[in-house]
Amino acid sequence: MTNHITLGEYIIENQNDFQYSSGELSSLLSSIKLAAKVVNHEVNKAGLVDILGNAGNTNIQGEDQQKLDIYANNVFMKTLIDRDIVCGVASEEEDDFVIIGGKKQTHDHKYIVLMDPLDGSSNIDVNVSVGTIFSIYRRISPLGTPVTQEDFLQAGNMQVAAGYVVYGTSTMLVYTTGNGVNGFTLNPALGVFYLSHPNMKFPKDGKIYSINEGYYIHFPQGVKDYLKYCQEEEDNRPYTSRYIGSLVSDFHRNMIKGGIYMYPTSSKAPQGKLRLLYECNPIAFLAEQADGWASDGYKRILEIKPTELHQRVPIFVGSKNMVEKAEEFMANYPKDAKY
Ligand code: P6P
Repeated sequence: MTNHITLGEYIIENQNDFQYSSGELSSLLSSIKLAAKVVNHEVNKAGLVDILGNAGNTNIQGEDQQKLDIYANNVFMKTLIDRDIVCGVASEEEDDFVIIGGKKQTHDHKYIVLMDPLDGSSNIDVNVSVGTIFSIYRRISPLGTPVTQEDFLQAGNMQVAAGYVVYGTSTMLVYTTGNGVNGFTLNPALGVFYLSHPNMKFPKDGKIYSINEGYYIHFPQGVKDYLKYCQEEEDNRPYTSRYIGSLVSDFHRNMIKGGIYMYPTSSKAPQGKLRLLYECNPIAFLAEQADGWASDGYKRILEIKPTELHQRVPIFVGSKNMVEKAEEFMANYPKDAKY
């Protein structure tokens, strides 16, 4: 592994690929790298210390906040603030966006970060992999002024970088700055991420579908039709159902092996469950950069204009041919069809 380039070297070597390269984005990515290592250390020993289970309160989503959720949020927030690089942060665990004026309170940094600090946290107590998801934009409000909500409500196609950390059998950081997707594996003995998965690409086709079929009777008819298509004995079907309950893990596996992840609307979740800004947009940016596709069943995720910080959207993401086939079934019914 030591003859592989490290994440730190890769960030520096490729910062000139990025049209706005000023070193600030490199420094921002390095701070995310540092926070990921700190969270990884805690996640890996979660079973040994009293950090499992609920923290006794809930986040704005009304979901029980697991102690590691709060811990991960605090680590990423503190690292981003201490490194004095960003002008604002939005997080699944924060009710509103956080204005960061910088050490001199001059509000003169140009990047904002949106994140789900620990996605899939319901898996923590049962030792199933979880992940961090992050999304980076340039602010659109004037430098020298506090960030505004508009800075955070940019469409996903304005992202300058996005990525995730998957705390699994090994810990990986996978990210894009718009020039493809690269995966880095942590050597825990050295505390160094090494380039292990260069130029990651979704296979155009796959045989894995990921969805919570427990909600089947609540799905739109187009989803039900697509699931039956996946299960038919024909061509290279039936496909295999694989659903971990952790978006980052399902997405990561499908990007390597080929597959589709779906979290559609349902009569139980009329807007879907996943959040547009810090789950669907970064995942969609990565998917497209890896020659995959991501839509809400009808429209490209990256073109959705956000209206609120924690809004939810349905998502179909993965191998391009599989997502397009699912969209064909969805197109048979109007988006607002009652079901
Ligand atoms: P359900 C985790 O809470 C998450 O946001 C994703 O990581 C995961 O794919 C999904 O929700 C699981 O949701 O409703 O199937 O338990």
